[in-house]
Amino acid sequence: MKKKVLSVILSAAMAATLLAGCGGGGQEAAAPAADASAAQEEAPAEDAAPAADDAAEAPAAGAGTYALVTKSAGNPFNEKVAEGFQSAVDEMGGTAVIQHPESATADAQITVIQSLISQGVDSICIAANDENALQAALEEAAAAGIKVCSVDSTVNVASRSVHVNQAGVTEIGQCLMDAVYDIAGGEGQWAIVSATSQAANQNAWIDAMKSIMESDSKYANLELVEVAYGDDEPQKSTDVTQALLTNYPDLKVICAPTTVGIAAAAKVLQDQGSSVKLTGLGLPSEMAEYIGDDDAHSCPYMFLWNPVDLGYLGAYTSAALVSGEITGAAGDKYAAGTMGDYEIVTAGDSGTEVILGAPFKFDPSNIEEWKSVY
Ligand code: RAM
Repeated sequence: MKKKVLSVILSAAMAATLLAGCGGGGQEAAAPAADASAAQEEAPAEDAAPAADDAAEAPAAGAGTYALVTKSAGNPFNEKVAEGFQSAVDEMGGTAVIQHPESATADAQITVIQSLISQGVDSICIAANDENALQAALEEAAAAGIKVCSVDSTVNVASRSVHVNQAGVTEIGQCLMDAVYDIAGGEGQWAIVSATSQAANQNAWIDAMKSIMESDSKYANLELVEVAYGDDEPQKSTDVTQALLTNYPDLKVICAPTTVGIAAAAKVLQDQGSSVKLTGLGLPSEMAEYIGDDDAHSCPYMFLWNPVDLGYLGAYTSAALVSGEITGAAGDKYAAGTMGDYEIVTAGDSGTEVILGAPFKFDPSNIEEWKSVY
């Protein structure tokens, strides 16, 4: 109930404020599209998929079997995406098959994809652990009549009909680069704690940060000393953060463009009373205790988007592909339930994508209201 009231208040705030870039304070994040916790309780059994022969025939609008494959189990961000996906499928009267692979690897996802092909699901919406390595498995799915889209972390153009993107890649890179610049005071050493070295989304954001840094002399006094990989595992992310502190005594800022990495790094820095500061992409629920402007807190501010809404949009995109309402081509338009109308556009890799919105800044002024939402 509290969550619903907060959603209404925050939605009203959003309506009153124009979405624009990642600037401080002038932008509001979208509240969850649905009470996902209630939907989660009513989740249908995973084995309720139809037989393989049914996959090629479009079901009645919304009534299909829609699969979501996240990067890995045990990541609260992925669970929030799954909540949104489940609630949208429940709303449409369909069946959701939610799969969290055991590890954040392409191999683990290929095993899941093959099982979904055998089950004969109508669609697969996947957050890729590797942009290219899933191509054969996803082409096999497509050949079996299964509609494929990616969400959060893209697969390559040949493997998908459309990518459901949280925000523009350059836009996220710009938010993060400007935060590093600001928190470092315009100069000094900084490092990245990423997810896996193959993660398409993190790699795209890191590439965007690097090209922004190299193309503008404003950033000339910043030195990126290392990109470390915590593999979206809390312990490994902790270990690589500690190694950065040991290896670079002059380090000023760490940027972690992953919710797992930023939470682990925040704890290391704050527990040690380190002067190294942190920014990146984090879940408010996990980061609230680390966000603050003073020496007692490791993270002055960070960014994210609404992962519940991302999953919700992924489900409606899947259903629109399955019903034939869209093919995933640029210019295709469709309605995503309570989130309203969306249009597919050309993506940076020449494939297509639909964009949820702009990244949102979380700082001491708003973290308290958001930490109970996601
Ligand atoms: C982690 C995952 C996910 C990413 C977020 C920001 O949870 O790597 O893919 O979008 O961080």
